[in-house]
Order: sequence, then C-alpha cells, then structure tokens
Amino acid sequence: MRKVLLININSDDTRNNSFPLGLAYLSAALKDYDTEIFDLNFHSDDELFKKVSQTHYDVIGISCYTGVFSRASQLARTIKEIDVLCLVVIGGYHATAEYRYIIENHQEFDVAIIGRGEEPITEIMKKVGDMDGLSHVPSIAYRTPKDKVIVNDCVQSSLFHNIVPDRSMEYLYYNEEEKERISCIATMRGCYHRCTFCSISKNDSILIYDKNIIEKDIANAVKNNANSLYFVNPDFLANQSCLENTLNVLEKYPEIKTFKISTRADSILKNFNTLERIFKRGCNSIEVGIESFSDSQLKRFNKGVTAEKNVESYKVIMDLSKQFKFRYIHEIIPFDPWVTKKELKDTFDFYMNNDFDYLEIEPWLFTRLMLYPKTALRLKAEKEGIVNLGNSLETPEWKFVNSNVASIYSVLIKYKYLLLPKIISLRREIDVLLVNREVPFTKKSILFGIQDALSKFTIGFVDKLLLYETSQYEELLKKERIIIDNISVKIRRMRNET
Ligand code: B12
Repeated sequence: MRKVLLININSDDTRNNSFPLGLAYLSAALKDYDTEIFDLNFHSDDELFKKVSQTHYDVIGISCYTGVFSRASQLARTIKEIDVLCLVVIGGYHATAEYRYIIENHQEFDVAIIGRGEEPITEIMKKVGDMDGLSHVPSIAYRTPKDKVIVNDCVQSSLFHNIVPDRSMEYLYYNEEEKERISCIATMRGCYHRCTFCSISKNDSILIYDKNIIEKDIANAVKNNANSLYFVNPDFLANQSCLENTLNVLEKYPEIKTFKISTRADSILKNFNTLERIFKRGCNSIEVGIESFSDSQLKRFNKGVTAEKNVESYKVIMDLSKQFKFRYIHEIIPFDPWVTKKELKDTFDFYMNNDFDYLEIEPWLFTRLMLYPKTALRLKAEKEGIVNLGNSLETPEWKFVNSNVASIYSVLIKYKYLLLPKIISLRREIDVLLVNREVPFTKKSILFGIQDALSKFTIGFVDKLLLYETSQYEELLKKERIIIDNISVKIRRMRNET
C-alpha cells in the first residue's frame, strides 16, 4: 500500500489547541492509503528524520503558514537528502500564495498545493512514480524532470464535500489542566470578503457543509470526548442557513457545553436576533475582526464596514454581556504602513471613551500589520518600495509612510519593553494582596483604585502620545516611568505592612 506522511510544524502560539484540522481532512480523504500525521508539536526533528530513514514514504506532505516557511524548507531539504525518491509536497496558506516562487526556487519541494488539498493529494497518490501524470492533477504547481515549472488550473470539484475530518488523534491536543476539551471544527470554508490584509485566498471558494456532515463531525468530536468547540470559520455568522444548521445540531449535543466563534461587526448586526440563542447555547468567546474605528483605515482594509457599524456592534455585544458570561475579543490593527495620527486617534479614542475590558485590548494596541504574501496591501507596499524583502519570502519588514506615526510607534515599543513588564508584575502583586485576608478593607479600596488605573495605563499612554509633540515623547516616557516607580514603592510598602 502506498504510504504518505503528513507533517504539522510546531507552533509557539500560546493558544493551546493546535489540532491540525487541515491535515485531518487530508487524512480522511486519503483513507485508501497508509496515511500518518506527524506533528512536530509532539516530536523532535530527529525523530522525524529517523522515521524517514527507516521507512520509504511515497509522498511526504508539509503544511506551512508563512511564518514557518524557512523551517518547512529546512525540513524538506533534509528529507530529500535522506530519501531522494520520495515526493515532497507543500500545502497550506503559504503555498497557496507563493506556489510559483516555491517551485521555481526551492528544489526541495516537488509539488505545491494551491488552496484545499483533499483532491490534489489523492490524485497525486494515484500518480506516484509518474511525473507526467501530474499534468492532470488540479490546483498544483510542480517541476517537470526537465525543470519546467507547470501550474495547473485551480478546480474545486465537489468530490470531497462529504468527508468529515479524521479526529482519531484529536484527544492528544486536549489540555489536561483545562476543563475545556476543545475540538477545532469548520462548518464552512472560505470567506465572502476580500479584506486587503487577509491571507485567506480567493482560491478558497465558499463551501458550506451539509447539515448531515456537520452532525457527523460534531458526533465524532463528542465521541472523542470533546466538551467544547472552536469554530475556525472566518465568520461564524456569515451564512444564515449554515448558522441555523449548526445551532440545530448543537442543540442535539448537550455534551458540548461551550464554543468559541469569530465574526465581524456587520454580521453581528445582521444576526441580532440569533445572538441571544448563540450565547444561551454556550458561546463563551466571541472574536470580532474590528480592525479600526477610522473610516479611512477601514476603507484601506476594504473591510466593508464603517466605524459607526463597529461601534453599533460593540453596543449590541456589551448589552448581551449583561445577560451572559463570555470573552469579547476585539481584534484591531492600529499600525499599518499608511496609518495617520488622525486615524490612530479615531481608534484609540473609542477605547478612551467607552467602557472596555482594557486588559483584553492591551496586547492589540501594539499590533503592526503583517504583510502576508499576495495580499493587496503587500502588493501596494512592494510597489511603493516601503518593504524590505531581503532574501526571505516571509512577512517583510516595512516602514511607516508618516514620520510622526513612526515616532509614536517607536516610543510605544520602548514602553512595551521598558514599562509594560513592570506594570504586569504590579498587577499580579495587587491581585495577590486583594485576596489576602490580612489586608484591611481601607487598603483594599486603595488597591482597587490602583488596579483600575493600571488597567487603563497603556491606553492612557497611547492617548497622551497622540496629544503630545514628537519632541516631548522621551520626556513623557520618563514621567510615566516615575509614576510606575511610585506605585511600585506604595505596593511594596503595603506588602511589607501585612
Ligand atoms: C485554527 C487556526 C490556527 C490554530 C492552528 C491550528 C492548526 N495547527 O492548523 C492556531 C490557534 C494554533 C493558529 C496559530 C497561528 N496562526 Co492561525 N489560523 C487558524 C484559522 C482560524 C483556521 C485554520 C484552519 O483550521 N482552517 C481550516 C482547515 C480545514 O483548512 P487549512 O488549514 O487551510 O487546510 C487546507 C489547505 O490549506 C490545504 N493544506 C494545508 N496544509 C496542507 C499540507 C499538504 C501536504 C496539502 C496537500 C494540503 C494542505 O489542505 C487543507 C484541507 O483542505 C485561520 C484563519 C481561517 N479562518 O482560515 C488562521 C490563519 C491560518 N492563521 C494565521 C496565522 C498568521 C497564525 C499565527 C502565526 C498567529 C497569528 N498571528 O494568528 C499562528 C502560527 C501557527 C503556526 N503553526 O506557526 C494566518 C495565516 C497567514 C499566513 N499566510 O501564514 C491565518 C490565515 C489567519 C489570517 N487571516 O491571517 N492558527
């Protein structure tokens, strides 16, 4: 039986569930072959190389995001050194964008998959040993024995619309210490929108899974002991009938206690009437791609929503948070190469003027746009010569067009490394004192005040940066440092007194 090994590259991402759902779909599609998933989250590179030395695999597939491309390339090179006869295939978001470059410049990869891999990989398995046969495989780029680069048409047939992912290994990804055993699931693939920064390719056409398939998949997750679901759909609320089907299925499976979703402001407003049902059913985390509260920046991002709609969606969610308990994650991208001081002010003013969980938003305040390959903003930046491509294909360094913004960002980063760690440790110390019974109530009320001030400290600092002149930034940073040092002394004193 032909053998195929699918490799998942380890991630240093802090989110604990990294079940490779894409590879699980491939594994299900490859049921007629001897298929194995090798996850470098659990094994070392040496274990991988030992395995490849001991066994000949007809095909070795590597799944790769942009940020791990050099690692994928190194792995592929060693694999090729060990077993020159095995066909090395690369798939995933990076290959989907850069298939031509990869095949033209990286001899260690024989084939790159464009978009979904179920059909191409099964067709490749049928053609093992017959390079000419690859000319009939849809959605791939490859090199002929005479070093010619061929890119086949992208065709997404419905052949694999009825398969459910192979979840047999998913239990390995449950975090023993957590109450939630989270299963990654997709009820829909592709995205209706064309945001200029997003990596989800237009080659990934929309696929709405049938209700029976959703049910089969959730039943499998439950069989594997999952009690929580993480819907990886780019927008859980994007398609009404898919949403309705998913909720109907979820209602049949009380074993699933909680679930996490991602969505957009306009979808929240369109699905106003369904939201209560979603939270009632157990949605305990909603991630909203807000990106900005500036109309001009939203336009540059081609978000298809206005700042006003973003604010409206915030109000809807805040209202629901009075009734239900869930995490509300606002994803924002304040810093892109073209952002102006006015645009930043529009976004940060929102947080200054509205009640918000400031600790939730804090990490996002530093976000600098990643220019993923083939995205419209990456192409714009390349055209304007503001990126440093170097010799790497990964997300490049870029320069701010506006020099005032460049100064704001630079002092903000100094703040992040000089002051923020101190603030975070003070917050921890305060938390400890607040639960200490020996600390008298009078002191605790002072501590609550400091806790509140510290939670807003970063957004307050950003707000000041936008008011001050560039020449005053270093002075401002110094003043903030003195404030934090004083708080630190106060807290130390309180700790010593108890
Ligand atoms: C779930 C998820 C995660 C999980 C990862 C789970 C996992 N191991 O797959 C976690 C939370 C760990 C994660 C982390 C990160 N993620 Co993430 N993540 C997603 C998300 C939400 C869904 C991915 C998914 O499951 N899709 C559904 C499955 C079924 O499809 P698929 O993975 O694409 O696989 C299909 C094809 O790509 C192809 N394929 C894939 N691999 C292979 C391999 C072979 C051999 C073949 C033949 C085919 C093939 O066939 C598969 C089946 O059709 C997407 C956004 C989105 N909604 O799509 C972002 C996304 C993939 N993540 C992204 C990024 C940037 C990251 C991070 C760097 C952190 C960050 N800034 O968000 C880290 C890095 C992870 C790493 N490995 O180093 C970007 C990738 C952009 C890019 N060009 O690289 C995306 C697109 C988000 C975005 N819009 O920017 N992520």
